[in-house]
Amino acid sequence: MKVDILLGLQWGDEGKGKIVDYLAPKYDTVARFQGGPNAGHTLEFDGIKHVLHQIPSGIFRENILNIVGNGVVLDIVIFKDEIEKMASFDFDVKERLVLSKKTQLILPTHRLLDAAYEQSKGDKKIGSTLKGIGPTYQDKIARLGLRVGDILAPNFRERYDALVAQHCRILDSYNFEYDLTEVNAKFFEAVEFIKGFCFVDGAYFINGRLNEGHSVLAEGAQGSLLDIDFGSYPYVTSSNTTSAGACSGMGVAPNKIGRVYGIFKAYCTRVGSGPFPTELFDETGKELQNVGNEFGATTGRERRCGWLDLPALKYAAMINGVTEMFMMKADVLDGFEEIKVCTAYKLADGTLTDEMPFDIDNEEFEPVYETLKGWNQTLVGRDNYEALPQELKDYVKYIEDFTGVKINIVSVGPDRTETFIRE
Ligand code: 2SA
Ligand code: MG
Repeated sequence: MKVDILLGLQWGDEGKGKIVDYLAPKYDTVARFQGGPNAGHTLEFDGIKHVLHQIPSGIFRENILNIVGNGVVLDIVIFKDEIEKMASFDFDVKERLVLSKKTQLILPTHRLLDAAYEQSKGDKKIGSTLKGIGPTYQDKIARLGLRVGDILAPNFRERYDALVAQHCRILDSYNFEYDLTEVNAKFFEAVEFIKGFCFVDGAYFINGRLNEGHSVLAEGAQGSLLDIDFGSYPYVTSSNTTSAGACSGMGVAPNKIGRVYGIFKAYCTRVGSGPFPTELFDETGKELQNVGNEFGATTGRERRCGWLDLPALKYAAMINGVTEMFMMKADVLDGFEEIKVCTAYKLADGTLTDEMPFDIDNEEFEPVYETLKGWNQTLVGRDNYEALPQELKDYVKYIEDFTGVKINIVSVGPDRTETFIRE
């Protein structure tokens, strides 16, 4: 069996949670491979919204085993909270979830460092979610980090204290004020709590499951344009959010990867700072924000909105090896007579390119738009793809032609029934 990957092709918040929920029943294993509590995957069923930050989205389905892979950075205090929120469900989370021993731990001081670094950047700040993501990956790469499996070592407390002492020296150098009494106590409560979970060697575990004929869905978080290598650096997150990250973040070889599902919204959004070529600062941008309810699942922040950026989408499809795309939130465009799409960038010397510039923050260029006819009518009540307006089908075809990738699903609302599959 192979691992299929589902990931976002834009700046996050593409609606991955809804699609994982739709795809999950076809798999018996769901894995997270990167990121941490900076993710917020919203699942909606039985009229209730559930936001998952670190737990893989297969958790609400019987017969699905969920795994947190080694590429993840795990905040065990938030993890404990998330699990406790599930107490009202009558299933045992521990039976459906395993943790890789090699998953890096986010310490309370990583969160403080995140805040100290952001503060020091002034108007160049990344707009981090302040969950300690960057500093935890920094310690991983610096070979200082603590991992889930270390919790079981007799000298864990000593190692924890040594790393925290080092963090405190950095915090002091930033004149950052903090008090660790409460956060340390909470952290060690969570340490005891997490000992009740099953720790595995993730690579043996996943490869073993594949060999036994189990199917695995790898669930990406954030989006391709936030990838540490390929995103709009330095305004990115600190992990590989692209499909290569699934290999290193779980311990599976590239030849074990099957399909790569790329999720994108019919328009673009971005939360936090950083370049966003098609961003709209006018009423149209506000309309997209309001109709699309574009406010962050993790931090509640307003999302910046703009038209679909096709060069960026094509780039994301290329680096991920996307085999099929799913277009989300098409209904947000219902009220527009005309819809614009960016098809190229015009550089300072007047040349047109459909490649992403090296430094999209500082290089001078502007998006070039094509105007398409909107469908300008509600999609409520349509129950299959064929029943959708021709202008929407033309929009889909236009994107397919530009990117060279087929769009297999068009979603027109949050409900499971508003998901149209194209034959
Ligand atoms: P960090 O905290 O170090 O990862 O922040 C670095 C930048 O990355 C942005 N960022 C995000 N942008 C959009 N969505 C994010 N998470 C989604 C959510 C989850 C998803 O709904 O909250 O869709 O998977 C996310 N996480 C990080 C952040 O704004 C900084 O610009
Ligand atoms: Mg989200």
